[in-house]
Amino acid sequence: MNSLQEIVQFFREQDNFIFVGHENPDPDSLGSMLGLYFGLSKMGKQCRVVSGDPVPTDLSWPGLSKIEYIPEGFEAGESCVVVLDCEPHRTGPIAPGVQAAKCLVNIDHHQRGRGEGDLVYVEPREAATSVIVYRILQELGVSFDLEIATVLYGGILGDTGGFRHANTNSEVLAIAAELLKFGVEPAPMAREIFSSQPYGFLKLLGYALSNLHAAQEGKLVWMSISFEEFEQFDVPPENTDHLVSFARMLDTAEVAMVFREVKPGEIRLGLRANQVDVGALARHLGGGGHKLASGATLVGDLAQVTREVVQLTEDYLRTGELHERHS
Ligand SMILES: [Mn+2]
Repeated sequence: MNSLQEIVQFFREQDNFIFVGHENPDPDSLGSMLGLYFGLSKMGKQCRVVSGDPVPTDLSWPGLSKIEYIPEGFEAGESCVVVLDCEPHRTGPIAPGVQAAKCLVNIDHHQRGRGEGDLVYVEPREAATSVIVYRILQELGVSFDLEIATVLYGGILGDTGGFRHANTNSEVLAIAAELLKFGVEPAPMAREIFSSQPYGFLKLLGYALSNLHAAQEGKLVWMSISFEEFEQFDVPPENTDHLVSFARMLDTAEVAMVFREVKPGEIRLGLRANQVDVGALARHLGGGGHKLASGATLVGDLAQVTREVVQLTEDYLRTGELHERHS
């Protein structure tokens, strides 16, 4: 792994960048891409932002319209590709073009992120990749403005769950406080990310909560939503990873799981915990993520996959060990 100084030096020396984030871009992915885009553009560098998945339409951040949506055939050409908030192979449809880039840099904060590229900076102690970008722009001497402050604040807000997750600390709050000085309005930003939901989603949520399941005196809580149910409520399944935050509200919950059948037979599992290492559980299932927030994609019948993973997790909670899945 490289030092932050080496990453800063790279940005000083190069002039032509393409910033990319992960598939299904979230606030931290968007904030870190756009933060570098705005900051380095101010230094007179050539910058592009590219996503292989559609950009969210429910945020009013500056710069979202600059993100080029390239679902196929992405090629980096002579530009340096900077992958933010994930490993290069997690960039979705643009991953082949990203991995083939002549110059590849990887900046991330995911636990167990191995990183990949000519320069790699992965720091799991940072609450958000947007925090790392904040430090880089500071080192580069970029003068911050409302645009930069908005996207970085949004990224930090997203990854700390509105300053409620375990990654919230005095340093993160000090950076957030610094960013607010540029005129960021915290209330509308928080509402956009966490509290602004379409009618269909709230109806689906009510339905999903009425089918909430719990085991082991409520230590384990889960819900499953089938592809037909998403269609019935007219809710796009890919925009619902936050359903898990409602399951974890159960007062006794140690592990919360949501199984979403996003395509017939393709199930996205979202995992949240207060203390238990659900990152290990996700990796056991072929996925990844953080210790307290992780996920995996599973293939099969929704009811059967749910049963198997619930069984596995019950054993894990009881023994601390991960066994092979069995039906
Ligand atoms: Mn992140």
